[in-house]
This record gives sequence, structure tokens and C-alpha cells, in this order.
Amino acid sequence: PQQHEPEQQAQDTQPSENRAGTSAKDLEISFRNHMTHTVGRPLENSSILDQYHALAAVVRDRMMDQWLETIENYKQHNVRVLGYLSAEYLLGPHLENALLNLDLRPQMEEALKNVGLDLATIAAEEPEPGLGNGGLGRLAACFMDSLSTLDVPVLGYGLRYEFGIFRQEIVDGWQVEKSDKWLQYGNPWEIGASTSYEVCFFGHTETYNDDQGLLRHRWVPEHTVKGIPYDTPIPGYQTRTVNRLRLWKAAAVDSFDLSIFNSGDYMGAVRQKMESETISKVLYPPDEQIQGKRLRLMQQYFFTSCSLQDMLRLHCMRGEKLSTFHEKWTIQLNDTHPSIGIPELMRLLMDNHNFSWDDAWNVTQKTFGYTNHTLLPEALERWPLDLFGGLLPRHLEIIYEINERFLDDMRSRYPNDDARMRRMSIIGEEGERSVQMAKLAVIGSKAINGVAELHTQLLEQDTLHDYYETFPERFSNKTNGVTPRRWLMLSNPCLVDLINETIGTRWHKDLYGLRGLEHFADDKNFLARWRQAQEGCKSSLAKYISQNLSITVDPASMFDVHVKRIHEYKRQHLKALHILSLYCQIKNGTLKNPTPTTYLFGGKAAPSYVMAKLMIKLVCSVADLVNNDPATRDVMKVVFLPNYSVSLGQHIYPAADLSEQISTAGKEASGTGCMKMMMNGAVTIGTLDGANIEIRKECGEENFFLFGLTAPQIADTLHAGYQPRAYYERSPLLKEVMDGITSGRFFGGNSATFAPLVDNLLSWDPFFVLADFDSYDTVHTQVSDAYRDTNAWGRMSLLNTARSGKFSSDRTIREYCRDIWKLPVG
Ligand code: GPQ
Repeated sequence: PQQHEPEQQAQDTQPSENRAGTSAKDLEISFRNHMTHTVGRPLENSSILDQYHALAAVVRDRMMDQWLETIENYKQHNVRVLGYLSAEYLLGPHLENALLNLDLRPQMEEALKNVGLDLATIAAEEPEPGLGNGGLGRLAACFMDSLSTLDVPVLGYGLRYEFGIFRQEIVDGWQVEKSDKWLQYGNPWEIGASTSYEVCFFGHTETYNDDQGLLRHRWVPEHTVKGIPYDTPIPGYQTRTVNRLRLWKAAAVDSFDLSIFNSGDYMGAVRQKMESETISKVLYPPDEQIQGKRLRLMQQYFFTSCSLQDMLRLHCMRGEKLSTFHEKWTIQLNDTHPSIGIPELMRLLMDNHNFSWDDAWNVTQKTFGYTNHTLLPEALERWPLDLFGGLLPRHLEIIYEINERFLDDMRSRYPNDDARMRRMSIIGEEGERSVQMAKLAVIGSKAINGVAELHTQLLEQDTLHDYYETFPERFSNKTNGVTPRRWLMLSNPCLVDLINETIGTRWHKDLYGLRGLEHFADDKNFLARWRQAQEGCKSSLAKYISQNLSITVDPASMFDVHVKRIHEYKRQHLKALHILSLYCQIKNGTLKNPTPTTYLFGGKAAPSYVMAKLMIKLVCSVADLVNNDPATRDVMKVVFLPNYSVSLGQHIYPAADLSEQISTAGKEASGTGCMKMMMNGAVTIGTLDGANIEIRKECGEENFFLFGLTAPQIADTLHAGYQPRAYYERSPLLKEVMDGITSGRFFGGNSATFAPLVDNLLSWDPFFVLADFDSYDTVHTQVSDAYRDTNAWGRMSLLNTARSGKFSSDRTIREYCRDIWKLPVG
């Protein structure tokens, strides 16, 4: 068969070969081969882990030709390339995704069956590379999938953390963190490379006269580490493009090591080595909460500097002059974490390549684009000047110069406006003086974007208003998306079979194609099959819950899902309070015939975020209460699923009936879990926040459950002086719940544990939980009623999937390519 022939037909019989002509027999031979030559174990005596490694090697083999071809192709055509810089990539397991994208799955299943093995069992052995915290890292992973699928030349750059996001265990309702040793048995998906770069820290700067007698600056650093690249191939779906994700590991510089070694200080040399390696040791787990730790800034500078040095080298290798760098490269900053790249590129061009300031700035400012992912003030990165200047003295000098030149320009645009100059300065003067990275990123970038319509509006009108007023043309919105390959095709095969059978497979690469399903919205037979597929997913999750948590949940009950990082602004406690209110109403007989519901929670709390950990404990305590009370346990179950991750997400999303997106309006930049659930046919209950607004617009307001204050109403309430206690006094339901927690009545007399949480809500409630409670309760009643009408609910569910086309990351990437990166899309 031709390799480039478009594949549009649904496949009802399993082909003996895939599109590239690979047969099950080929794969079996290759598997046996790798078992012997790569793993070195007889198949009969192999462990599942051995089998996984042999299998991964088989799949990797199939990518290598395409990977080399892709790189060769970029070289030959001297194409413009995107450098995507992100401190996080939450990739999820590779194996099954690669099989899907390479179109090898049926053949591989058959090959394994022929040797008596089961693909799913082996795939479950793969440790998940959890090199990210949540939405931001997962977005980077979805983008990589779409970039390859759309044949866009990209090099993804990041950090190869030895320990990814911690593994979460729940002990007596409390989160306990365990280290994530994802590399302990080796990583078959990465390929070492021979290049390496040096990255410096500390020391001082000095001026000197060069050969021509010109005054120049240089950095005399104190400490140097080496960056070693590890490449992960990223295959596109049904294309030959395999792009590269290059992650840096920190190591000691050999010569440095050796000098101490030669002086006889062996232990000192080893300590140096260990200290160097610390830089890429562990991912910082706080999400949207800065801690200002020096090691974190070292991580950021380390991977950004390696990546820039790599791009400059590749540029020169193509025979190009550095003055054309911005023509051949465009660099996207995934939040401010890599924004140190702006002064770093300036430094490399000026100090190492003799550029003048103006020439260096011209290249730099035309190279970078900056994506902002949050409006929360506590999440906007700022570094104390002392810390920053101590670690990166030359960069601080460059930042001062960028700032001075920028403010000079602003002073001429806005004469006599000192307040504005203070607001626009990169150096924050309130409290401890600091470098404000978002401002640096805005000033040093050609393009700035938010990640959902409302978020971009708020950036423009509020957080970055001064800059927007000055350069409106640099700002744009790029609503997030998620890859339908992993989040629908891979995670929900039953539903996907039904969809393929009904409307064909065109939607795999153009998700708007799902609109074809709308024709079946009133077809009762079709809706019955739709429901059947969903029930299959729910039964499978119920089995997982029963096996892992010994809780029995009814697959026929409504699955009401709230999974995401635990954060006050995401309001898991609002939902917990609501469940308690239902509990009270069932107990006192005011709620007669409740809709049986399973309330699912999942998510990690930053280890240092005390309130978030208390929210987990609250959910688990509520679970203990309602799951064990004979009055409620048959109609409601509450489950906290430990260690929420990409692979667990793949299991949960297809089983969701109701998607909880209940953040305080104006706080969730976008949200992406909402999109995954929508694609899988969940109906959303949500506030007018982030991408919810666009989801509601796409699916129709009649297919979305809206509640809560809007962002302007929140602002007004705050302005008028928000008094949460007034809501408590006014709502008997809320009062009963809060009093029940305070008195210890719900929790075996324990009144102390949740006192900080209740006090916080009653006296401050920064995220308007009490203000939104009644509205949330009212709409939940509507949800419960709606769920009882099976056909009406099925219709809503179907229409949510059918209208989820906008939320493919393919659409998002097309927009970035068109508006910011100026890259052609395949
Ligand atoms: N997001 Cl700043 C994170 O996951 N981590 C972060 O540190 C920051 C943002 C999320 C954000 O909360 C979500 O609303 C977005 O959907 C997501 O980034 C991707 O843009």
C-alpha cells in the first residue's frame, strides 16, 4: 500500500498489514528479537517488565526511520523551526499512544496474542513520565502531538527531571507524597545525543577592552554545569513526521571535576558532581504558587540556556548568520518559566558573538512569543533581586538595561506619568525589590497570548493593561485544546468504534467532523447504543474502584466527576459542602427520591499547600460519612481516587456523565480537563470562567448547566465588601452544613480538624464559595432531574461530543502557526 494515501474509510475488519505494510508476523519476529538481543531474557522466563521493554524497543524501531527522515527533511528544505520551551511536559505513557499514531495497534495485539501475551497487561507496566504538574504541562504534551500530526517543524525543549510529580497516597484521608522513580528501570523512549553544553552560575561581571579597543562586558562565573540532551521521538498521527522532544539532564563538568580530583580531594569532587546533578533532580510540585527557591531559578536558566545554545548551534550548522536567527526560528515561552531566555539570548549574541545592543535586541524581540497561563497574582513569577543577581549577575545587568531603555521609550510616549512608569517597570519596588518575569516576557516578545477568550480579555483589560494599551497588536487569544488522539481515540475505544461506524474516520484529523453525529441526536436506537458505550466505561471504572479502594459503586448511577489539581480557586470544597447538604436532606427526609450519584474526586495538592491538603481530608471524611450511612450509601457514593495522573485520567474521562468545572469566575485561565470530558460526552456544570464560556457557546446553553457569579459580579461584590457570613446566615442549608462540620456532628465528634477551613470560609472566603453555594445547589437539582430522562440526557451528551471540534489542540496549533509562529501547516 501507498504510504501517503489518505485513510478515510472505517475499518470493520482487521487488516493483516498496517498502512506502512507492517504485518503481525513482522512485529512478532521483531519482538522475539528484542527479547533476546535487547532485554537478554528467554521469552518463557520473562517478566511483564521485560516484555514491556522488548515491546517498547519494537515500537521505537518503527519510529527511527521516520525520525531521521523528518530531521533530514527539515535540513534539506532549510525550514523555519519552532523552539517550544516548557519547564513541564506531562506526556503520559508512550506505548499505546505510539501504537495508535503509527497505526500499529491491531497488528501488535495479534503479534502478542500469537506468543501468548496481552497488550493491555504489558502496557500497564509502563511508568508514566510525570514531568509536569497539571494543565500547563499537559498542554505542552498535547501541543507536541498536534505539531507532529500537522507536520510542523518543532523542537520541544525541557528538563529531564529524575523524579517527576510525586506519587500520591491517601492515608487516613490525608495526602502522603512518595517519590516518583520513573527512570529506575531505564527509559526505552529516549535517545542520548552526543552534544552537550555548559551553563554557568554565580560570580561577577566585568568590563574589558576587546582587540579593537571597544568596551565590552563579560561574566566571570563561579560554577559551571554541563547539560546533556535526551531526545524523545514524538510521532504524529497518520503522518511520517516524528518530531523531537529534547530534555536536558544536568551533570558535572568533567574538567572541573578533575581539577579537584587531582588536588586529592576525592570526596569534594564527588560532592561537586552530586551538586551539579541536583539541578535536574526533581520537579517542583507547587502549581500556580511561587516559592522563590534558588534551585528552581537554576533549573529554569539551565534548560533555557542549553536550549538556546542548541538552537544557535543548529542555526550556524545550516550555514546561516546569527543575524537571521529570528527568520529561521521562532521560540514560544510556555509561561514565564523560560523567560530568562530573553536576557540569555541577548547575552549570547552580545558577549559571545559580538553583537551590538541594538542588533541583539532586534533579533531577540522578533524571536520570542509568550503565553500567559494565569492571572492569580501569587502565581506570577517574581525573583528577589539579591537572589537573582547572585545567581545570574550578567543577566540582571542586561535586564536593568532592557528596563531602562524600555522606560525611556515609555516616558516619551506618556510624559509625566510616574505611576505608569512604576507599574510598567520590570523591577517591582513594592515590598522586597524583585524581577517580575511576566513583564520581562511581555517586553521581550513579539507576541503575547492568553489561553481562553475571557482570560485574554482580562489580561488586556487588567493584568497587562498598560502594555496592551501601548502595543495592542502584539496581543491575541489562543484558546487551548487537547489532542483527540490520546483523549478520545486512545481512552475511549468503545465510543470511538461507534462513532467511526456511524460517521467514518475523517474526524480523526479534523475534529469538527464530529458534527456529523448531530444527525443522530433524536435517534432513540442510536442514543441507546451511545449510552451502552458509556456504561461500558463506567463499569470498567467501577471495577477499578472496587479493586483498588474496596468501594462498590453502581455503574447505573450518575458519575459526577471533579478531577484536577486541588486548589481553593478550583473549589473542591464547594462540591464537598454540597454533598454534605444532600446528605442532610436525605437524612431529614426533605429529599425524597434522590438521583443515585457517584461523586468522583481526584487531584494532587502541593505538599506545602496546607489548605489544599485539608480539602482532600474533607472530601475523604465526607466519603466515609455518606458511604457508610445506611440512609445514604445506596443512593450516593463519594470516591477520592488517589494519584490522579494522565493514565488515570484516560480511565476517568470516558466514564464521566457530569463534568464539574466550578472555579471562581475569572480565576481559571482556561482549563483543559473540561474539554476532555466534553469530547467523551460528559455534560458540564460550570461557572462562566475560562474555556467553560466557549464550551457553552459551542454546545448550546441548553446543553450546559450554568451557575454562579460572573467575573464582573465577583469584582463588584469584592468592591462592595464581600461578607461571606451573610450568605451563611441567609441560607438554612448552608448553615446546617457549616454548623455540622464545626460541631463535629458529621465526623465522629471531631470539631478541630476542619476549623481552619470553616473559619476561612466564614471570615474571608477569597474564592466566593459561600456566595455561589445556593446557585450551585439549585442547578444541581436541575442536573439530577435531567439525568432521569435517559433520552434527553443522551441527547445532551451526544451533542457535547458532536460540538467539541473547536477543542482539538490541532485547531489551537493551526492558530499559533498562522498568527504567531508564521509556520506553514501540513
Ligand atoms: N496552569 Cl500558571 C498550570 O497548570 N500551572 C501553572 O503553573 C499555571 C497555569 C494551567 C491553568 O491553571 C489552566 O487554566 C490552563 O488550562 C492550563 O494552565 C493550560 O493553559
